[in-house]
Amino acid sequence: MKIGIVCYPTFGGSGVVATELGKALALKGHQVHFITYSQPARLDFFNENLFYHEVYIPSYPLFQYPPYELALSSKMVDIVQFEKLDLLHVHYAIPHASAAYMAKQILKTKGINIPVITTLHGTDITLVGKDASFEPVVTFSINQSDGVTAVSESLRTETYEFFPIERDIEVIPNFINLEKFRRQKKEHFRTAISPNNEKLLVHTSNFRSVKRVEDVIQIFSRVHDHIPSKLLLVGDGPERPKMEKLCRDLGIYHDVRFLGKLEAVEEVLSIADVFLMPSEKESFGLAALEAMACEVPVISTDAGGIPELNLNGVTGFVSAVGDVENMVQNALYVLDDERLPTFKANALARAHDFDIEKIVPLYENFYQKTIAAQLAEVNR
Ligand code: GMT
Repeated sequence: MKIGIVCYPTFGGSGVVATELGKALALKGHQVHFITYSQPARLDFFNENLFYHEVYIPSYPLFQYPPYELALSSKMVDIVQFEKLDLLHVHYAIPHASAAYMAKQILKTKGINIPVITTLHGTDITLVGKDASFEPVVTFSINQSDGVTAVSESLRTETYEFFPIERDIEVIPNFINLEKFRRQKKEHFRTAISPNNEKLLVHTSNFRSVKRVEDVIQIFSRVHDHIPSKLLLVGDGPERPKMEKLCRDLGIYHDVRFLGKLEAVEEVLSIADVFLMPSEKESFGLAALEAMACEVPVISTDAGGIPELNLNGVTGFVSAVGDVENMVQNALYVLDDERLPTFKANALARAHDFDIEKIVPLYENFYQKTIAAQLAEVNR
């Protein structure tokens, strides 16, 4: 198949999933064309089946807000026509699904029927999409997509609850490349961070308020009161300065390392004992899956799709959002030397359920089904 993928090119979860999916499809012989405003962060290797088309937005003094969506639609029209694509797969509803709708309508006037699949990732539904500024367009463009997928049952349910959606939404969960995300031998790194074999807790996120990084620090502070431990924080975002101050105020700053944005997250996860994800909302929790693939049990909330991934009492524990004390007790329970190996093994076993090798065929089948349905409709 010749597939166009539209996504955010940044490190965010939806961009990562879209890019890893495109790479995997290319390795299976499909031709994959990424259409976005800059090179996707994880599009870091050469393959003869991978193409990247940059959306260029001309600047003009009149534009206070450059019309990215229009430039994106025009680029989609151009690439579908020129490369003779079979399908457009857009990740994140805003503004990709509506831009694809516009492209589809333009292509129709040229006698081209391009099926559009929209994958919902989370904040496009649970946070931004619900806002009255976007809701009518989000609802319309989901309903106009030829196929819709969501990354968890919880996101599917929430989409039906909040938007008048008339289409079927297929759940295709996120996935993990177990060759990249695996526990590596990084003992020298561990010794440098925890010279006295302190327990290592890790959190990775974009430091937005929805991630509740303050809870991460409060949980760590109380665990630290009970057992020698260190906290590694990967990522960056608006909450970081406040969090650094909080660590100073709590007197734990010297046992916390703010590592910033790191590409090789798996190296940090390889030395971790527990992963903390106290999010307020999380459609899936890809960062937790990455940790589990590196044999790290997860202490999380029960928000959104997290319990579909982190099995309570098996791969870690889930607690109510904001229940810091419960997460502290769970972390201490898991960190017990007798229990930790079992939780680590369970986390890895669960990660195997989301092996990229198992999930990519679900997308391929969905593509084929959507293309066939579109053909049948055209020929009716
Ligand atoms: O979590 C974020 O803030 C980034 C966001 C995104 O759209 O890039 O992540 C969402 O999509 C990921 C990939 O499907 C999911 O694993 C995350 O759970 C989801 N985030 C939220 O729902 C808050």
